Amino acid sequence: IPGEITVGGVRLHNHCMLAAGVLGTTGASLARMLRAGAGGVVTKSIGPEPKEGHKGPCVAVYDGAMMNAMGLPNPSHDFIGELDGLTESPVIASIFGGTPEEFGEVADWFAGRVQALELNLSCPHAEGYGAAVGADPDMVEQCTRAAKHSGLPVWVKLTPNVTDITEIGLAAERGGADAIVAVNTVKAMRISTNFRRPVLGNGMGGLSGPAIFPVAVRCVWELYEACEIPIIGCGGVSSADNVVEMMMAGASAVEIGSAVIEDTEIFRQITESLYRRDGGECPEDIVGCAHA
Ligand code: RRO
Repeated sequence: IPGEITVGGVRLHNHCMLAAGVLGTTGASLARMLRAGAGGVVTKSIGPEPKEGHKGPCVAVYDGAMMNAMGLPNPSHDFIGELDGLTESPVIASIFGGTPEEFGEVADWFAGRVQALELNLSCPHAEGYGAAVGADPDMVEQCTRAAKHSGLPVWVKLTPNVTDITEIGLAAERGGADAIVAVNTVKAMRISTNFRRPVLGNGMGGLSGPAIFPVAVRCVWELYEACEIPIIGCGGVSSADNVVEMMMAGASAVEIGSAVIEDTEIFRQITESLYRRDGGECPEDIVGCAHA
């Protein structure tokens, strides 16, 4: 497959990466996604302390959407061992914390072990973590700067659950971010009419899948207008045409999450059709082309 590209300081095999959270919990599953044709892979978010996650049900699947409230389950520092043998591969570590100091501490664990960090400032339902950080421009700037001390390229993943996403993107840029990833899941909730209770154990959740694709396209569009650093599109991407659309909105690359759960062959399918498109036109030519 053609298409080796460099985005946000990372050499990728192609434009389509595995998004954070999905199948990123073990070294074996990350390696499997690379073998399945992912251009790069992002880990499940790792934080400063081990975390069990929320009680179930943690996931609900709907037509065109998926809702989750995993609750940031992660083994913290013990995860590092999963990366043995992957240090030369395009692996990006997703990390979270509640303060710039915590982001700095976790960032340093990954120096020399991954190609970049993706700061998760954006989990929609994590008490004390993420949501508060990702809606506050000063915190975003400070957390980005703290993570940059690791020496690794830093990507900052934003939440769509804010009034003005460009204000947050610009704060990440000021903090020295190498790329922006847009977006994490959309705040959501469903209630079981049979049980008269929320469907998810945690009550609230985050929505992903094709239903949020238009939300993600708009966020990428607005960030492309406001920011200088590359944008990586994420949210509901499930076809080669979605990838092209996201790139026309301004994305230099994309991440795919929910659609990988449906079909782990999606990377090969999408990249093969992407690079065949228009008789092999280089996809870079289309980044932002929908802007006047
Ligand atoms: O673990 C989760 O519940 C979770 C995280 Br950390 C996130 O960033 N986004 C999401 O939808 N779920």
